Amino acid sequence: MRGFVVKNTGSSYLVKTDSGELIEAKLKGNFRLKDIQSTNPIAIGDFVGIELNPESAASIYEIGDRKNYIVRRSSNLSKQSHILAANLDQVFLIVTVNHPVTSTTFIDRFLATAEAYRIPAALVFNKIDCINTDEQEYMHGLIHLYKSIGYPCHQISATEDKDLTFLNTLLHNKITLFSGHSGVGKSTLINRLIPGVEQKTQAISDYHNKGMHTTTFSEMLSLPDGGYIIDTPGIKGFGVFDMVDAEIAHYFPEIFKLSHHCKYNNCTHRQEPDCAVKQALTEHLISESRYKSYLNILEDENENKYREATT
Ligand SMILES: Nc1nc2c(ncn2[C@@H]2O[C@H](COP(=O)(O)OP(=O)(O)O)[C@@H](O)[C@H]2O)c(=O)[nH]1
Ligand SMILES: [Mg+2]
Ligand SMILES: [Zn+2]
Repeated sequence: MRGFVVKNTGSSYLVKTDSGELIEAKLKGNFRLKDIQSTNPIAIGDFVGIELNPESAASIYEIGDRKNYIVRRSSNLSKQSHILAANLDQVFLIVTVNHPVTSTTFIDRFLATAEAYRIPAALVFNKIDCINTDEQEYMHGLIHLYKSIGYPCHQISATEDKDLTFLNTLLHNKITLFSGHSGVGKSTLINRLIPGVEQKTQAISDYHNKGMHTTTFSEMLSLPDGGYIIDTPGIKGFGVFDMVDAEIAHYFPEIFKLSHHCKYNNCTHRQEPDCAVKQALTEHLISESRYKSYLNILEDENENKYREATT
């Protein structure tokens, strides 16, 4: 029987079969993945083959090839990774310019990571009902910047907007990961998009008091007209292992485009002579904040060279 993993409870998986049934399944035997050291060989989004057992949970005996997957380091010191989700169609970063503040470094790390995984990314600016004129102006600047690079940007108020049909259209029949700081409104938005799902929301002030260390396992939430949303509660970020310095510019599309005009083909766009990127910066053809984020990733002092989408 074939199916697809919609929930990971830690000790078992919930598999939705091709006929739409939900079946609890456990991993059979030992799985090894060729290219990745992982603490969990199976993640939500994986296509699996399962075998029913009369007296216990079904067994997963096979994992289908992945279109993509995203990982996070399983602990700060570990080189092992934890697969968060597989076979994503797109990632949405929920951004708020205030309440809470989302920094451009945070946005750029997220976008660079999505580029590294070759997963289309979009920015959803939320809480536009509660930002002042300066913040609005700043937000429009960001939207102009990110649209010019090629990232779709959307503005919403998850609490005030009467109609979010355009988002439903973007999510239709796709697997979409929602990410963003705690408190930006991910759960609120999901509750709007999936009536009846009842994701817990939390006033921002509560975050400081509550231990946010509780382990949460990701889950696919079924959209009423087809498609899934993955919320990532308690997950601060996902990242990339072994991103080498020379590759980082690849994940900043507008910087990468210019790098062909640099004198040295291994130019890192810092001190090298005749650097087209530095030149473009002085002419304001590249944004200072994007360049800063690029340097920030490049200069990450990280022994394992694990670069996280978020800081
Ligand atoms: N004013 C305003 N508040 C919002 C909006 N979206 C979410 N909130 C509030 O922000 C807080 C955090 O939202 P929540 O969905 O729990 O954020 P999450 O941590 O990203 O899941 C809650 O008190 C929500 O009611 C919005 O568009 N406007
Ligand atoms: Mg939430
Ligand atoms: Zn250069």
